[in-house]
Amino acid sequence: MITTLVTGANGEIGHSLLETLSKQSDRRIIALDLSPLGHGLAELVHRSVQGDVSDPAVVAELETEDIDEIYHLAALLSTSSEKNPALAHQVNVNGTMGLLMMARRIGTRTGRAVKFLFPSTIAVYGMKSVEAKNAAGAVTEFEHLQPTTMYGINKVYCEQLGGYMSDRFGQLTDEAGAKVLDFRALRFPGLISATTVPTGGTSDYAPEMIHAAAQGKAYACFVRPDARIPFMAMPDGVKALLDLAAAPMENLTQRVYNIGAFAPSAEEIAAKVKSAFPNAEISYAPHPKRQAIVDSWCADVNDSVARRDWGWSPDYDMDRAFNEYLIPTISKVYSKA
Ligand code: AKB
Repeated sequence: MITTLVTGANGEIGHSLLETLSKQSDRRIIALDLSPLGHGLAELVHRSVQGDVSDPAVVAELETEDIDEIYHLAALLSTSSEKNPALAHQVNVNGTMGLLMMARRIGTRTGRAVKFLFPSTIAVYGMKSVEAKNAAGAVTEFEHLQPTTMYGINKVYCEQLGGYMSDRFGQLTDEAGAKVLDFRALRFPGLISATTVPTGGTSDYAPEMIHAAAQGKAYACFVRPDARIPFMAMPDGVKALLDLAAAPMENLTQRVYNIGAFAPSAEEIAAKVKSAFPNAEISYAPHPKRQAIVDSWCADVNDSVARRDWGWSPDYDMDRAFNEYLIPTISKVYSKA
């Protein structure tokens, strides 16, 4: 039996991850979220803890469990973090540090390395100008790491922190020489789910546009038509987390991996939405701060190392994401409403 902790369980990735993990009979899932688990999620988990991931009392409660794997999804996203940088630091950085320390103590107690899966983001990139962004194209893990947002800074620091903690405590500490912490991170592009709508992110324009059209609502997109960043269908995001978690440690040549699927402009997304929903009303009202954030993120990612090390390959390119996942599922969701 694998005891798995999912933080931020009520969030977008949390929803889909819980649905997938709960189908595996050898899993005992513990869910943590600030709010009570949403409709249909509570019955998927063995135990649900309500609280703040950065609260030491919550961590102490979780620590009583012999956890094998942690999917640490709890975070304030980019737009929310710009509005409240101190809270972002508390949750995104202090929350992560507290959990890494907890994982180390659990690993030392049980004698088994705790796997720590960390969703990082394309927000770690900081392109200096739109011209530089377009010229750079698909960036590797080690280029352009000068984030301009609190969220990007928090995430790039926690990538380093997780690596440091794994190297320092994961390989060396325990007296028998056992590994106690195994940190692995994915840099997610904007994720698009057919069943949930994100809040507080800056890649939100894509899912908002699609969900608005499916409900027959007009949508004013907060970035320019030419704004381009990578995106991914949610099932591929969950698949990537599970595949990276399952990869043999000896195959991994780095702790942090880019993953990509498709990289459309806002205008290309709008064209797809209009072909599925011909009456969709989409206009553009760029918001200066949110536009600047998107302009600072890369246009695409180079994910060749993930492909080589652990066989990453998305199931959904843009056509398949729209035709076989987003449009049919979203249409069903709103026809029931
Ligand atoms: C955000 O927009 O903040 C997130 C992300 C790209 O990490 N969706």
